[in-house]
Amino acid sequence: MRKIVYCLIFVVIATCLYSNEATWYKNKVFYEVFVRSFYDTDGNGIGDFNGVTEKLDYIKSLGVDGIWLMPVFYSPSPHGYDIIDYFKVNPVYGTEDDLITLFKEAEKRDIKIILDLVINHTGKFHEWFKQSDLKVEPYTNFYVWAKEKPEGEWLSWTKGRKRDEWYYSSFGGGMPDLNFRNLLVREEIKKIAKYWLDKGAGGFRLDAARHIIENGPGELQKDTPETVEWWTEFSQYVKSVKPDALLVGEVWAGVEQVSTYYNGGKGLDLCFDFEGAKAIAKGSSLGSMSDFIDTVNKKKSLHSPYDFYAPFLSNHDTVRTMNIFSNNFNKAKAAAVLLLTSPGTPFIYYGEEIGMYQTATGKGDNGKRTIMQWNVSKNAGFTQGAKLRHDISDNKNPYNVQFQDKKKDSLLNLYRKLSELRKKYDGMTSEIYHFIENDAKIISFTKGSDENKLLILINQSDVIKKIEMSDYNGEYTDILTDKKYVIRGMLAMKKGEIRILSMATLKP
Ligand SMILES: [Ca+2]
Ligand SMILES: [Ca+2]
Repeated sequence: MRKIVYCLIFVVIATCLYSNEATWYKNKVFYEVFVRSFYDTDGNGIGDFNGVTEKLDYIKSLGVDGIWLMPVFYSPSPHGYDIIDYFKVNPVYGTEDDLITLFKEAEKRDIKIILDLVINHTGKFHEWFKQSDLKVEPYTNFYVWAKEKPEGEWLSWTKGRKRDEWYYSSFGGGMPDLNFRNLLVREEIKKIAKYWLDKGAGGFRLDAARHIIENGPGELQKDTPETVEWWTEFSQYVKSVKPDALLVGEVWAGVEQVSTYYNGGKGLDLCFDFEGAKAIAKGSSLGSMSDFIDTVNKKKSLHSPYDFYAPFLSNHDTVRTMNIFSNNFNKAKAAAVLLLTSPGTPFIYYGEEIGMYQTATGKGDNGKRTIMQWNVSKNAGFTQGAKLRHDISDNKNPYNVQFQDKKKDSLLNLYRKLSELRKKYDGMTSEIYHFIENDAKIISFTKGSDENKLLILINQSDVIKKIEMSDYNGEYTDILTDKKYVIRGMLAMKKGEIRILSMATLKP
């Protein structure tokens, strides 16, 4: 009997340890890095792996526990989403050893690195596509070919170069879609995942995850049951190689569609919350919280857990938030609060923490991916070289790390503080929201249960506001400043003021 009890205790402990490890990413903060634009160590004007390694202490200072590196595999384009060899790193970023050094140095700081896995399509110069175009086996059916150009509302079909047929290419002719109905393709993709997991990657961000297997034109090109099934199969495989690997999907859609990728816990670990991103931007820009409240309520009503949706403000494909906020730092601060009081795993896009914005000189996507602004010097401290081979935005004060680092009330230091508070107060990451009806220009809500409740108040207007708070009479500590506050009926808040009031006790 005693043996059985010991065994049971062992199983319970082992299960707890295992499940904690497998879900290590819950409530952690991630940082999205474009290697090309982050920091250049060899003076050739292009950011590199060693640059990210050199800046790991900075990244850690943001309270970050994980980094998503945008594509680092061999590709001819600046963005890297048209890969021609999945087993080679992009030589402009350094060597594979440099990347492994980055993994190891990150690990020393308790930071895991996930890689961008772009597998809906390859670049058209990938050897598989060249062979497929020539109908060389086993590559003939590695891509989605049709003898006649299919009719209907398709994203895009392109004529083969040598092959007198059409190939499907969701993102244009330069990026042909792989054929995931072909089991050989699935096996090749699994090999790629295993290769990088074995080298030290902590998981993957899955590009264009809703586009994998299409069943026809129009809406049948996205979110098909076969696509969800593929990701479930892939997830099971990845966990068999590395149980704690993280898979986060880019499903650029509303939360209803996104939720299907959870698939009862067998699918992906996380998916980015595009709907939430828009709602946060609207809430912090206009002070109008209705969309945010809607999306919170929707997430609670769906079958996937609330923290399945990874919150973020912007990424390399969307307009930088500071452009939406017309360079108003109070709005950027409100957005930071809404982001970092979200349950689950928030992602910060590099530069967002200093309010980097796009200028008219940065054209199209490059404008969203300009170099990181480390200081006010020429080339923003990004490179010691003379030549800058990427766009630069405006790095004048306060739009750089050096300036904001020293300023106590900077956006950068607010990001740091909020990340730190996430680790101390359960209310910060709680899924229990209660929105307080108030002036439209006041963002006001509580988070958490009675033992760890936080009261969050932001004055989004350009004037002092007095708000009726008699339902919340009491003594509080503002965990942002450690100042004590007493609420008795009316509460006055300065323009742009943020308070996170707590009656909670610290986490042990
Ligand atoms: Ca370089
Ligand atoms: Ca596809």
